[in-house]
Amino acid sequence: LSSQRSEVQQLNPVPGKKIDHQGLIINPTPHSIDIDRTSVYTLPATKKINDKKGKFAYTIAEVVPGGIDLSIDFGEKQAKKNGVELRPEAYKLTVDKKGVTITGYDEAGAFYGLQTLRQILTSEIASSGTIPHMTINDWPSLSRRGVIEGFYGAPWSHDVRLSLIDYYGKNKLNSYFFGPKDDPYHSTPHWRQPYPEPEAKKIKELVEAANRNHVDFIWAIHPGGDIRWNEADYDSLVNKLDMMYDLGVRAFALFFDDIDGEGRNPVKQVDLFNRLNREFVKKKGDVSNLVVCPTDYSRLWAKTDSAGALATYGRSLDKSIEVFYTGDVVCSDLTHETMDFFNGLIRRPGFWWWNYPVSDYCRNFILQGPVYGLDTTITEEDVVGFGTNPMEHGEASKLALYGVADYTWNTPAYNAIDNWERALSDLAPDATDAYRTFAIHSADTENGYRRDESWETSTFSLNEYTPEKAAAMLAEFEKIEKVPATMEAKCNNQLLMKELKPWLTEFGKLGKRGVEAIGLIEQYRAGNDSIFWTGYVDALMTPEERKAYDAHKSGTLKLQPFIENALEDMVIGFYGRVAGNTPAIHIPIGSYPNLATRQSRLMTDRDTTNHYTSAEAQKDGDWIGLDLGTLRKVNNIRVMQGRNSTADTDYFDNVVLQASADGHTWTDLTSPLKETYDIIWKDDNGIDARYVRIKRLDSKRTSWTTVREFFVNP
Ligand code: 14T
Repeated sequence: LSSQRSEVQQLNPVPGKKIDHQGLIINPTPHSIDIDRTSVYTLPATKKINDKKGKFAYTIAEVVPGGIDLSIDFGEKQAKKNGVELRPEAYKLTVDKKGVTITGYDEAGAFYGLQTLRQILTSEIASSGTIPHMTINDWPSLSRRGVIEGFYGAPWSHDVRLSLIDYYGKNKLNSYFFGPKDDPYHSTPHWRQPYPEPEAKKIKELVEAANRNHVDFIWAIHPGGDIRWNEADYDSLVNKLDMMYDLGVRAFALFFDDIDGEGRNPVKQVDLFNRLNREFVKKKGDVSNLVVCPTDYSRLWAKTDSAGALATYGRSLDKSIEVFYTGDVVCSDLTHETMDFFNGLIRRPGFWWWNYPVSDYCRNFILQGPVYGLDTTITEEDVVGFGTNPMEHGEASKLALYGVADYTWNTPAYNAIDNWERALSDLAPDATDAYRTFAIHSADTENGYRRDESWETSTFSLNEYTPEKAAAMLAEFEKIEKVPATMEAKCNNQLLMKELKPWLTEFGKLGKRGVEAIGLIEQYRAGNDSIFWTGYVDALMTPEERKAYDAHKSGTLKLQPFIENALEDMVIGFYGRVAGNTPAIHIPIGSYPNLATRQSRLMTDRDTTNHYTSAEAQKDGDWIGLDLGTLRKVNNIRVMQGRNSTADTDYFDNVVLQASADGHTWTDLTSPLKETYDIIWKDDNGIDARYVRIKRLDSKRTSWTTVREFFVNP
């Protein structure tokens, strides 16, 4: 029976592997490090600082807690003299017998040299008060690297924002776009109005924190929901930007994503951007280039003809204005092909908007997996900048930001797994193992930007049981059970703990369920039917337990399906053993791998308000069906497709209902059905079948497909 289940899903594995860094961990990874481990510089008891331009007192106090001989300077002349890479933000750091010397190409470069020094001093390599002689030469691959607070949901708190801005500085990220969708003064309804005094004061503080960290604070406005293309609204917009300017903002962005109506007009958008550029940006003189997000920010709905929005931008938008793009879909991988398509239309390199680790479309997940899906041969010829859109959980997003910082600073050297391993110890130095166990099982989204998860875990189905496999799963579940308590005791980042807590709680319960499931498997295999039955009834999740898990999910790719499939296979076997026949079962099968997950059960749960979704594009020959476990007389089938109303496109629009006794030869029960959401088939004589399915015939449709309910002999 188990062999009929759809196979466990295989997602693209995460590239890279863990590296031994020999006691020196620097993020982002420097372009060149030359260490001479045979000679060391001994840190002195006192601080001797030669801060030639007098710019770094504050940062040095933060970065260097004890004694040091440090000389720091910057400028093109100094850079040329000292062999620094001649480009913005570059620096060179040397440690020799005289101490530490940092030379920046510019002030930002010298600041980054100090950030590298901080990490040298806190690395194992310096733990005994000496540092080996070394030379680091370093510069960024991409010149604009940053974060877009651009998600739906609770905007970050002031404390989290401040903590994040420091984190950007430490990891050499230099741009922070402020555009939380649910900030009423960023978007409709209040974009025309000033921030109330307390909010304005906080923005000022954020700008100052950003300046200290060499981060550009870019304030974004999202006026498209109700903008009127007239002078009054132009004035409202300029007014608002002026008010933000007065709070210290020197960089602006305009977002026209996710809107309906007049605001979508690309000709009006371009006119507005060009006029603002002339009359506001250029006139002020100290404001950075505008960055804009078009309504057609994804290839999914972007028009490619010459009258389309992107071609209009390409022809008419001032060349100094930069344009956001999220790729082939809303949450996409970054590849050359993806950018070539967009850049050709807008006639300049686009600004990459990466919709990861944003979780506003799957709020019951917290995404703690590695940063991958980004081509490591991307350069500034492909993208003018890189912004990542994080989760509303700002602290928990740092794991991903650590990766984005590394990828954008040193693109060719990026190693996703190694970066993730380092990020875990950076964020939870005293609870790294526990955090890792949580994170490795908290990566996938189930119904969105799919991420590999639990890649070190080998699950098994009941008929593949071996004592070794069971012992390995037991050990993993036991480890999982202990994670919440360990994190509570040893992770002293309170802001992070607050965000993780509800997920940690559910994760611990998942571990407990897993331990119990393995115990049950042993009882079941030993033929202890009454012990098995009691334990099985106990192991079933109550509706309350199910609800709590659904609200804060982990382990959806492998762990939870392992438990549920094992329970289901055992109870079927158990019924067969005690009753002498196979019970009526309905196991989802078909051409979509995620039919193997709990998600697919939404089509057999007798609840028409929820649905199973393929979470991938449909194509000819795709099918969705049920395995009834054994040959049965089938005389009544009902399949309700689609997510909700008739406006929905997520269903097979040309489909046939079929039945089969052996899973190979299929009999059509209907003729091809066009545009039929609700398929009802009845036949008093019935047909003997073990399998039933709907199969898609030829169609142009490429949307996802969904089934709300699949009944057999209801
Ligand atoms: F501006 C864009 F580039 C963008 O990505 N806009 C939103 C963004 O605020 C959100 O966080 C992100 C992830 O959900 O996707 C965009 O929002 C959407 C996209 C959709 F396709 C909201 C609903 C959608 F159907």
